[in-house]
Amino acid sequence: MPRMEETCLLLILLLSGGLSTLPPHSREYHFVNQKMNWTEAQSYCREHFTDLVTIYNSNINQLLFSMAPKIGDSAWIGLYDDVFTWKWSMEHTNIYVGSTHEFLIWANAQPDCVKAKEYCVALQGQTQMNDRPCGDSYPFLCYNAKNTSYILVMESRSWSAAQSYCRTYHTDLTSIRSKEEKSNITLTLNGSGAQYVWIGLYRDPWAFWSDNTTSTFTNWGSSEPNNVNSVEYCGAMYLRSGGWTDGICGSRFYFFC
Ligand SMILES: [Ca+2]
Ligand SMILES: [Ca+2]
Repeated sequence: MPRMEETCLLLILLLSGGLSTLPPHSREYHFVNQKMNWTEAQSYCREHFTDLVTIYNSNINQLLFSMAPKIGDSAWIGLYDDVFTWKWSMEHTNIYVGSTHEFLIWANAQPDCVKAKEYCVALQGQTQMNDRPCGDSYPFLCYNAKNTSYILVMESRSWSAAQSYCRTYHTDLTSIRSKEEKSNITLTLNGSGAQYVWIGLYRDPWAFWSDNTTSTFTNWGSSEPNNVNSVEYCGAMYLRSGGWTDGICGSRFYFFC
């Protein structure tokens, strides 16, 4: 069997800070010269190496860029955008918002993260959720924990300005944690006529790497990420420039482990 997977192997030595008696940590990076979809690439990396690559800084990005051929194609990296993992402003904990919560209902074809710009959630038509650009100005719904009340503020603000308002005058932007809470909210909104109303649900853009480590470094190419047709949720490096792009997870690209 030819070793198709491995065209290049480089090492970065990372000195372990302060503990000079320990051997330095080493990281190996591999460019895999086969095309797979993101999930297959992830499995391949986990089987043969450790995982899809996490890029922590520009040095690693430059190293990966230098080891791949300069061709008009892309290579998967470990970054992905999880369109179903959301957080409540009030709790700061990750929740999975799928079909398991019968009181949390997405409007048709939502969440769609149009143009990779929609990371905050508004109620649409009083009952269904839609992810919307956080900078858009809508009325919003505060929750007051002292008297367990829901306050509709018919003043249009961005999501974060609405959050500040609710935290100043009440408790926070509202959560929807039960059927009962959902009913109370629907009653509060009844007759308001507002098309969109902010609630406390939001998520961080492009927050996850395959190996579950975190990195704040990004190297998006110009006008990326752009989530063309609302189907681009996996991260890749464009091999001519080293810049990142969001791609369709089912596309077949080379990849870095
Ligand atoms: Ca949307
Ligand atoms: Ca893209």
